[in-house]
Amino acid sequence: MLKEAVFHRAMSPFVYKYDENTIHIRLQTKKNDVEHVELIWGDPYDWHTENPDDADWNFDPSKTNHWNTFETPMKRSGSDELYDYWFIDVVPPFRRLRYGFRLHDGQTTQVFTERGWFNEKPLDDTGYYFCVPYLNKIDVFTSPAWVKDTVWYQIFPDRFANGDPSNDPTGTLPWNSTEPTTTNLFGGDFQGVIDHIDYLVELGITGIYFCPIFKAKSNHKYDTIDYLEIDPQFGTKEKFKEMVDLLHENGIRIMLDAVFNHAGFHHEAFADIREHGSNSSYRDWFHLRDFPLVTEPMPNYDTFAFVPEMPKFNTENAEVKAYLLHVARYWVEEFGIDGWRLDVANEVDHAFWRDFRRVVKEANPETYILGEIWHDSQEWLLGDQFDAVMNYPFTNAALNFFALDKTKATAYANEMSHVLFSNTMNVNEVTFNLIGSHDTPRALTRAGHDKNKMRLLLLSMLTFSGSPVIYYGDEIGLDGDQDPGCRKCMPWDKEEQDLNLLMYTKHLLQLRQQHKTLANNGHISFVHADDETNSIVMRRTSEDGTYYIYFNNSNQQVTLPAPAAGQGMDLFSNSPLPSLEVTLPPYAGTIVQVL
Ligand code: ARE
Ligand code: CA
Repeated sequence: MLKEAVFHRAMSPFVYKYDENTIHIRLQTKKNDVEHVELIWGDPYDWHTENPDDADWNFDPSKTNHWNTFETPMKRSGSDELYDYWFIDVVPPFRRLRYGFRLHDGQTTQVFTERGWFNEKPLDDTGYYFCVPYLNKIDVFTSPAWVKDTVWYQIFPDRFANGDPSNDPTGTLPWNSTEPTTTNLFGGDFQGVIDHIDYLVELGITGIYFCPIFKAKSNHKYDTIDYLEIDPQFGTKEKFKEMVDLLHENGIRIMLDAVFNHAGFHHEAFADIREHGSNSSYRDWFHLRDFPLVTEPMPNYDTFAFVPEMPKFNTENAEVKAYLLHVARYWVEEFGIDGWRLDVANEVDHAFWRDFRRVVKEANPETYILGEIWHDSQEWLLGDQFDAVMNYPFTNAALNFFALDKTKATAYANEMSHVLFSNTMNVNEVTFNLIGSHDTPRALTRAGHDKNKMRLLLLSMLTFSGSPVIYYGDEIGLDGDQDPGCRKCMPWDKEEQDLNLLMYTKHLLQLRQQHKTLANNGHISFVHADDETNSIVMRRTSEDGTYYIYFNNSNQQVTLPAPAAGQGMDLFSNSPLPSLEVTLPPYAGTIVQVL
């Protein structure tokens, strides 16, 4: 047994409160090293009882020197390249828990506790064990239930549809007349979204994430001038309200982009400093190093990246905080938005986000709070800050396998397992899965314009745990390279849309809607991953059913065993499997429901 590889600490995501009764525990061991693991557990004050259902609890250690424990097998619930992950959910009768692990590797048996390794389980002192002192309900990670069933659609507002030429700013180009650049404008607006609500409803999405819509200078609007005004190129506040209400009537939620890490160069607070220098009453609103402010050769103030147009807010300043929290509350209370996506979330202080959560959830507890973080995000996902993050680790794993051929099947299964074990199950149920965004090349472009690979990417995302997002146009085969290329105008002429891909996407969304196990509540495991044939079978199972998702990521036809035990239904052809095998053409996949 390689003890050095065994890892557990009494902290998330290795132990966490899943709901008000249940504690989830995970243990990491070297891959293929440990054969089975039992959780040794008990109530810290139980010095007597033999059975957890037994009412005869004895709180007095002086009457016995024997702390009473139970032993329950853990499940090997997944593996990545180097580790196996063991899992168990425990419902401690009195919401308190002491626990340790008994590991067997075929030759030896060892007990692992907070104090280290033992040949036998320590009996006399609960102080040896890992500890969940009490399961306080208020500490349970909670996120809005509606998110679990939501499929998002991301809209870059200038490029979805131009429904009202009268608000087009000077210089607006005819729709789709040329490639996007870092500065050009195409006149997209709220009326354009209203005009296409039917399209969105038919597609089957149930939430829209809008990139910034507040008054700003650039075409992407990440350089805010006024957080309390809509940019006139998108419409008025009345038009915005009309759109929000119509979307809600059609079962579509709306999430806005909160760009709170930095203001825009022309924001009144920053403009005042540029004018009055150190005499400005806003001088503590930003991280300034010197006066007067200069932008060349480098800005002498902190910015987003090195972009002078984006001066970084000092969110520790009480006035700044009050101002931005007012903004956060305003759009929730006055316009009924359902979510905030937090731009550059990891560069803003944690205290700010804790207060942000309090304010936003007070305004509406059902608001979804989504951080933009591309890296390990544990620090923000403990329940006191965000509900979820943009799941770029998922994106990388999916693209590396299906689009870029950088990895093989087993590496894909390993990476996806790693993604799942990096976060708690609470987070995995609402995390924001994407295969591309306004910040990356489009998925189709990454896939070398191969529509079959694009289908496999969609299949992997739309059958995974979380709240997936379709970047506008991906469903009809829009392509485009790194920003600004990935921000093309949505083509509305049917001749320019890939209607087969659109049909495929709709079909997947319907299946996800009809079979809840495919959405968020199905446990995921990889039951097959073979590098030779580059094929994968992912199993999803819940009390509502068991499903097998098949992927053939090779240029050869592949035949794989059908799910053992019982009849299978191929959900794509909507017919029972003809044999005990599933045959997939090159670069294809399917979903089989166990009947
Ligand atoms: C503009 C040009 C770009 C050019 C850039 C250089 O368009 O072509 O490369 O300037 O300065 C917004 C606009 C962008 C604009 C940018 C600056 O949308 O078009 O770029 O402003 O004016 C990191 C951050 C992450 C951030 C990305 C872009 O962690 O927060 O970089 N994303 C948000 C938004 C953007 C937005 C801004 C931030 C600024 O989503 O749209 O840009 O408000 C790795 C790292 C990540 C890194 C990621 C991407 O994986 O780990 O940390 O994200 O790469 O670079
Ligand atoms: Ca317009």
